[in-house]
Amino acid sequence: MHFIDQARITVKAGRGGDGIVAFRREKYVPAGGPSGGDGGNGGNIILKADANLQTLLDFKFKQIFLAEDGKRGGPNKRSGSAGKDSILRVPPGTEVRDLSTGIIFGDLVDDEETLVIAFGGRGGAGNARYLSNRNRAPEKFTEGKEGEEWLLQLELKLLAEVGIIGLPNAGKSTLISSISAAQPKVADYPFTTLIPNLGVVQRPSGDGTLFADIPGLISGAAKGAGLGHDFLRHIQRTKLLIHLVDASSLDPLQDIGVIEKELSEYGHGLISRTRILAVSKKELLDKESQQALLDQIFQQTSRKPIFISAVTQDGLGELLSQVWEKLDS
Ligand SMILES: Nc1nc2c(ncn2[C@@H]2O[C@H](COP(=O)(O)OP(=O)(O)O)[C@@H](O)[C@H]2O)c(=O)[nH]1
Ligand SMILES: [Mg+2]
Repeated sequence: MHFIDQARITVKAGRGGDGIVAFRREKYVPAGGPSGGDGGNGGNIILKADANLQTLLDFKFKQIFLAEDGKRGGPNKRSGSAGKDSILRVPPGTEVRDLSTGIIFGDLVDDEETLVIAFGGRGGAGNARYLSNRNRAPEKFTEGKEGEEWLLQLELKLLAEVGIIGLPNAGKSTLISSISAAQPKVADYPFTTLIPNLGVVQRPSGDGTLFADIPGLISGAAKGAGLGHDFLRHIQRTKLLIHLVDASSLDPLQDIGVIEKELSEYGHGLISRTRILAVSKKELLDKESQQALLDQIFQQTSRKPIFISAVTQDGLGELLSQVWEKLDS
């Protein structure tokens, strides 16, 4: 069971610089030898694995990548300089294929591993190359070649680091859509009726972290009710849980108890997984009711919940900073 992050990008390597036609100018020699230099090669597009990246989020914001063209040749047989390579950083595990044929170009596994994905065009030849006994003053040169251009599909298998749990209607899906910068695809998921909702949330550092909103957690899930057991198995692979409780529920305390009971009955250490308790739909309660609920929750669980609202965005920033802090610690 895995999730797949995908991105489509266009890459175009640099064009080669043209060769030029030039002749040496010497005193008393009307036309010296041919001296046109070659053009420089175009820059390549190179993919490089970077272990600091976890997702393909960067490619949701930018899809076209160019490398620099080679420069034209110069007089005195000076070659034009080569175009700079363009290096695109991808998370380790990224697989690259040509979109039109589906052919896999390669995958980047280890940190710092590189793959040249589009070669720059060769620089053209200057007329100095065409000097021969038969032709002492050639005017021939060649143009630089176009760089390769590809439409690529990048694919990465993802693991959700953060799971959002809570009873149906707690606001899990709404929360994930209001904090996420991109929604990757769910692949190979064995259930047709209920699939987790995924969202890549952008960290202050710029990279993304995958959040999964896990549906189907109901009372009895650990014993196999509904599809809950399978979802609990999935949650097991997350590093951190956000437990959402609906502020407008008739009995938020009981709701908390139901979820905690399932976590503890499932075993596998899930109950002691780092967990942030958050009360959703904050804006539906006035200040006094919020305080009263906070006190009750603290009495029952010894936890101080964060109050959030996906509608007003209130508390979302604080929730996320706690998530980053706990993930990094
Ligand atoms: N008033 C209010 N309603 C919310 C908020 N977040 C979610 N909802 C509503 O609560 C209902 C259930 O939300 P949903 O995200 O589908 O819950 P899920 O079953 O946990 O995924 C929907 O009608 C949402 O519009 C919120 O912050 N404030
Ligand atoms: Mg939902």
